[in-house]
Amino acid sequence: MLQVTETTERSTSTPATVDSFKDEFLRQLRYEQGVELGTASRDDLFQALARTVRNYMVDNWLTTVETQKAAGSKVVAYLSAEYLMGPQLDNALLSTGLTDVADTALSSLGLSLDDIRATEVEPGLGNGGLGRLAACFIDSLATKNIPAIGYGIRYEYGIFRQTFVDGRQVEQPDSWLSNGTPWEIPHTDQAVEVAFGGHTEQAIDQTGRSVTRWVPGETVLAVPYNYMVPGYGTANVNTLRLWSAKATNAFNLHIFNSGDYESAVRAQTVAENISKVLYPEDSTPQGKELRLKQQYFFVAASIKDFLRTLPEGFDLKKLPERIVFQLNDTHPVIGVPELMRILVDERGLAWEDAWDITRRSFNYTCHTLLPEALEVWSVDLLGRLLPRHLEIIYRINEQFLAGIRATYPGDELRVRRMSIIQEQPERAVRMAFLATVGSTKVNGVAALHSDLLRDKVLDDFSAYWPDKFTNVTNGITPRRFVQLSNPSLANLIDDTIGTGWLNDLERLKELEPYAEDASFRKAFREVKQANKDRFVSLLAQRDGIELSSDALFDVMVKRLHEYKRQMLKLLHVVTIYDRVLKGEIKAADLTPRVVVFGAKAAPGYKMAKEIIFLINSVAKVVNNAPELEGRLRVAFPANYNVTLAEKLIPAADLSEQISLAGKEASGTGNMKFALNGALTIGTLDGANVEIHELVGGENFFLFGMTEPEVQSLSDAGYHPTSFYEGNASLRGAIDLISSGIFSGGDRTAFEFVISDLLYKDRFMVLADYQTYIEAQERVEVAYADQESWSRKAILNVARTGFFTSDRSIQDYLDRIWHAPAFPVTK
Ligand code: 4GP
Repeated sequence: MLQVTETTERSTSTPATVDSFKDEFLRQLRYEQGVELGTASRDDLFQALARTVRNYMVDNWLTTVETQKAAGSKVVAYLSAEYLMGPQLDNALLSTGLTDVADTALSSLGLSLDDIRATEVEPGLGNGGLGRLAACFIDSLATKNIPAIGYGIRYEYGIFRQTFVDGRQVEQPDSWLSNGTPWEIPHTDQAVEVAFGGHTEQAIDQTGRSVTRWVPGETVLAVPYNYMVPGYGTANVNTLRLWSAKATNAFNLHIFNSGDYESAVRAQTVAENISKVLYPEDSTPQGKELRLKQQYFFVAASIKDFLRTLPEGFDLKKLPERIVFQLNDTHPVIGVPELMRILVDERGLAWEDAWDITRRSFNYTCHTLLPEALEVWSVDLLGRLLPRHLEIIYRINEQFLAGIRATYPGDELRVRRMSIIQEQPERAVRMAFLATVGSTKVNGVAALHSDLLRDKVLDDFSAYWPDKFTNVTNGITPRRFVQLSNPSLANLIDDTIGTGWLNDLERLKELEPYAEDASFRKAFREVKQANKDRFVSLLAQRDGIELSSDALFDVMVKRLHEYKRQMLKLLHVVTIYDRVLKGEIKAADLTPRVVVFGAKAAPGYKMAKEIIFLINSVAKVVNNAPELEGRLRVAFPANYNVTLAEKLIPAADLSEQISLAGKEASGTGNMKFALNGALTIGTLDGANVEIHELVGGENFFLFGMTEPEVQSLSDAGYHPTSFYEGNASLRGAIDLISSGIFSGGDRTAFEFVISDLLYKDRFMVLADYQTYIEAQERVEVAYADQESWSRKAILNVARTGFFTSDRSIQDYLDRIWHAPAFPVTK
């Protein structure tokens, strides 16, 4: 026991030698895992290694927390229901500079760092882009020395593990915590109570004032788990604090005392269900009671958590100078009425003062353009779960609408349109409107998205408050998505322009002249080839999928959603097959191509699941079709996640970003691919617009309608059948799917998908089909000239430094947060 304490105390962030690292690792193995080296399992080795590395970050972390607190610096509190972190070991090694030390230390013990890192289970606490963005942002905040804390939920089960059974998606629970995770530090002593339900009543306070009191029906405990977020190239280590729900003791005791054991346990389960599972929806909200509970749970805990760090007697009117809450989409918007409740009901501030403080403390980022993806909560549900908050929302709305009426007298239609409360189809709170009204700034996540938000989705609001709206184009961390995922490319860049670019990514511009250098192009191609080889062997081992790396790697990975148009990619595959079958093209003339899909469908999203089944069915036939002579392969590895992305993205030649213009808010995969030297085939949607502009039209395969064209086609009346009838190649592909060739002769197998395409096709797949096929033909021609292709790929890398999340964070700082950096010295 004594020795265990000693182990922890001896952990240090002072420079490690191979010997000290090895000693610490062996101590961890013995005293924390309780095993000998000779009998340690892979998981034991991983846990010991991770804790060893973690302990080298602790001193800097504690120093960061203490010095920031002492200085009273302004803090950015990122409120996000999702953080899709990916594996942590390599990132921790990178930021502590211990990769080589660990490698050598482990080798000297006969162990392999590669083997151990492969056992890490990633925390899948997010669905897709929004959650991954949050993870990139906290990385950049730490790197840029910004005092910041990420607040979220410690889901016991993250995004489901996807498997395929007979080509259909089957979801398995993601029990990522079953072996425990070495990266978290729980602080049960710092738990806070969060209340739900009950009713409100009027009371008279000590000063004789009439006040409203919320008398909750139940409370749960929110227990914080801290995760270190190390910056790169700095001693700064920020915190990610994820809340886990626990039943309050008082509650349990009460029931236990009444002798009802079963109810006590049930109550505990109900309470703890709050942080049990991540809702697996992406870009479609889940109107479930438990989801609203999750939202309030983490936001209430986080606000309480922050407020308790303020010194005694702190003047709350100065709150906006100490904190800025960033709402990552509408999920945390209930924080607006919560802060109002605290300020007015608990701290006794006047409504107007409280409103001023609240509005100045919050900002809102919207991540969607799909109207159906904007969250609404029925008044019934909200009133039952959070009765006081509903009253506050009504009052906010009343005051807001009074302002609208004053500005636009007699315009009651506008008042209806802008009301935070919708009346149809049911009375409900429009969370995006509440977020807009309750925030200082509202931003979209790419230039086009922010424009459409301002001019379409929230146009009434931007007319009323033109200065409220701004844009911050998304970004990605180059630490994870270049250095860690593509070390060979990182080395080549180091050798060519020197180091220092990883936190100054615009320096990649210095690579531009090398696009003209044949020996650099050759080295660049070798990197790509090695990454393809690496991916091919991974897939063989992970999924039993055999591929040749001697092909164009054409990759479409993202959530399965109709608007993203995986169907369009699939129609291209089927078109090639159809043309070969009909003898219109010879297999020998095809550019050998490996098409890789990766996508999870929300479990309740039938169309998405049918599309997955169709892709798998097509893959099975195409991959075994003798007519194609192996020149077209479709791979759909199950369970696409961050771990797989890190291996797949560097191997890609072609990045598929083919959503219908005006539907993808930004995309961030598009940035990762370009930065790793894939060329994009894409529409002018989301951040593709900016990628296209930066890399240049000659280095991008553009196709499809623009957003205004989509709008006019829609206004004119879109009839997909006319595209089907007017295009023989499209007809061939669709008819082939309907022929039963991919379903053992069953002509009805894909009827659900096909009839939707023919008669509805909300995302205009058929309308963009022809230009897409033509763009793919341009891809083939371009790929045939490898020197020219490499030139384009290099220019993609050189010109996409803009998409570092460090730049996004700088934009948030300049346009929204105004929080100064606070570097911590070692
Ligand atoms: C996503 C958007 O669909 C994507 O375009 C964007 O890049 C990403 O957010 C980050 O801003 N939205 C979601 C979601 O993931 O759950 O709504």
